[in-house]
Amino acid sequence: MTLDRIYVYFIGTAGSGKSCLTKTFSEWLDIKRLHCITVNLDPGAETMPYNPDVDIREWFTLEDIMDNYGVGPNGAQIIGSDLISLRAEEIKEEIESYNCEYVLIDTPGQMELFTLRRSSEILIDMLDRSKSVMVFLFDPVVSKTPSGFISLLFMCASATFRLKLPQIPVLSKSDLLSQEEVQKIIDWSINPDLLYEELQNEGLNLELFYALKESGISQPISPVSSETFFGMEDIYDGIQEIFYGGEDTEKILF
Ligand SMILES: Nc1nc2c(ncn2[C@@H]2O[C@H](COP(=O)(O)OP(=O)(O)OP(=O)(O)O)[C@@H](O)[C@H]2O)c(=O)[nH]1
Ligand SMILES: [Mg+2]
Repeated sequence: MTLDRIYVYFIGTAGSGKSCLTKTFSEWLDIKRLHCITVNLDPGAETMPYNPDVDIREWFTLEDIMDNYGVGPNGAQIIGSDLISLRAEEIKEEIESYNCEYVLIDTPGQMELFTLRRSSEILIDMLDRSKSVMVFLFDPVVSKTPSGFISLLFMCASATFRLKLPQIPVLSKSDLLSQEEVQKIIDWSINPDLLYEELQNEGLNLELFYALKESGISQPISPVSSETFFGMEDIYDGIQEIFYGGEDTEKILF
């Protein structure tokens, strides 16, 4: 039986909490009796907080690449992300051997390895672009300052432009922030004028801000925590709204 699967890509800067969120969201879906599998696309992952159902390390690891190509860890990461496209057919077959409604895809540590390389687009197309969404993680420490938050907004925008996927922005590890800090970041995401005021205080170049505001790329951000399960329902609701809420993708994309 072929199921209509939804592919959820977890994307964010190094250490922003992608693997833990993949784990916690999969556990939350399990509790809701929704079938999901987890996919690890990071060939360099050494320890993982969960046991991936499909794991790129079954095909190759960063060590293999360094040995075979005589390159260091950074070169190996780039080769590794390009090799994913060569394995895309096999990855797809293995994913399709599972009966599940949600496929949670944990992407490599440094986000540019996934967002900027052509092989990610190949994989997304091969799996099913029309049923794909990205959860973009905003690191909580970086998001605390206006300049940090706006920098992550641009990174999120660049991932959206590059991958052409609808996005669900989340503030990861929100348990590490005070309620006031969380509320301030939510307010910035809802009302860019508040961010504008604070950026003025930081004496920053506001032309960039205007570009961002005009693009309408900023969306309300949902605080989440993999430690406490806070916000898992918001991720789920975001997915439902994108695929079943009658919104068209173009409207959500831009
Ligand atoms: N307090 C708290 N810590 C978290 C949370 N999520 C992740 N962490 C911690 O943050 C660190 C990084 O988490 P990961 O899930 O490995 O992050 P990642 O984005 O997958 O990291 P890379 O793949 O190495 O880029 C770990 O030490 C986690 O224990 C959270 O919701 N709350
Ligand atoms: Mg990880």
